[in-house]
Amino acid sequence: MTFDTLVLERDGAIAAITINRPKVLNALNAQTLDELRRAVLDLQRDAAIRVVILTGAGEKSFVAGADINELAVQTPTGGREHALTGQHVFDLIENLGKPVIAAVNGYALGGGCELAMACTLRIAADTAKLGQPEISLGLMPGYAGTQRLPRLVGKGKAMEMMLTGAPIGADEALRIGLVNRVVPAAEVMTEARNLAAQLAASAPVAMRYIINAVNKGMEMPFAEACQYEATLFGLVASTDDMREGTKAFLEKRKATFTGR
Ligand code: CO8
Repeated sequence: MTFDTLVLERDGAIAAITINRPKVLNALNAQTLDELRRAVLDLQRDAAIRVVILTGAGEKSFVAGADINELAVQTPTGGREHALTGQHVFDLIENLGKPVIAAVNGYALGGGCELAMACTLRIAADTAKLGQPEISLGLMPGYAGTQRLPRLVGKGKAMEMMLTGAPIGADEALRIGLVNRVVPAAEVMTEARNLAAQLAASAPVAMRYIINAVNKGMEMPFAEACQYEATLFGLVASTDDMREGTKAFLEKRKATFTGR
C-alpha cells in the first residue's frame, strides 16, 4: 500500500502514521483523508498491530486543519459530502478497536484538533497549540468537533473555544482535559512510543472492549450502557488472557497476554 501524503510505519506491534504535508503544516486535503481512511482500515485488519500512533511531519505542526484551498471553493452539497467523509474517517479512528495515540507535535487546529480528539489518547508537546479557529474563516467545525469537544472538555469551554476561535496552549489543554499528557517538544514521540509499548503489552481483547464500552456507552442511557458493559464483561471472561491475567496475579508473576 503506497501513500503520497502520509507515511505508515510498522515496528512490531506498534504502527505510526505521519501526516506528511509539512509545506502546508500537514493540512488535510481530500487525498490525505482518503489515504488516512485506507491506512486505518489496513491497520484495523492487521492483527499483529495492537497500538497506533498518529502524528504530523516536521516540528511545527500536527495538523493545521482542513486544507483551506479546498474549503475556499466548496459548494453547499460538496461541503456536506466533505464533512461526512471526514466524519466517517474520524469515526474509523475512534472505533478502530485498538488505542490510537495522537502525538500532538505542534499546531492542532480545526480539523487537526478534531483529528486529535478522534484518537483514543493525546500526548501534546509543550509548544502545541490546539483550537477550533473555523469561526474566523466564516466556518464551523465539520469533522464532528461540535460533538467531540463538549464531550471532552464540557459545554462551556467548548462553546468558548469554538465561538472565539482562539487557540489554547498545551498546559491549558491539559488542565481542561483536552490532552492526557504534556511533555517537552523533543520528547513527544518518545513518550508516545513508551505509552504505546505499555499498551501493546496489555490484553488486546479487553482493551478493545473498554474502548467500545466507552464509545458506545456514552451514546446510550446509563442503565442500557451498564447492560452493554456487562455483556462485554461476559465476553472478556471467555478469553485466555482473562485466565492468564488472573492466574498470573495469584501466582505473583507477570502476565503474558496472547490476544486470545
Ligand atoms: N490549509 C491550507 N494551507 C495551510 C493551512 C491550512 N489549514 N494552514 C497553513 N497552511 C499553509 C499556509 O498557507 C502557508 O503556505 P505558504 O507557505 O504557501 O504561504 C504554510 O502552510 C505555512 O503557514 P504560515 O506561513 O501561515 O505559518 P505560520 O507559522 O505563520 O502560522 C498558523 C501558522 C497559525 C497555523 C497558520 O498557518 C494558520 O492560521 N493556519 C490556518 C489554521 C486554520 O484556520 N485551520 C482551520 C482550517 S478550517 C478546518 O479545519 C475545518 C475542518 C472541518 C471541515 C469540514 C468539511 C467541510
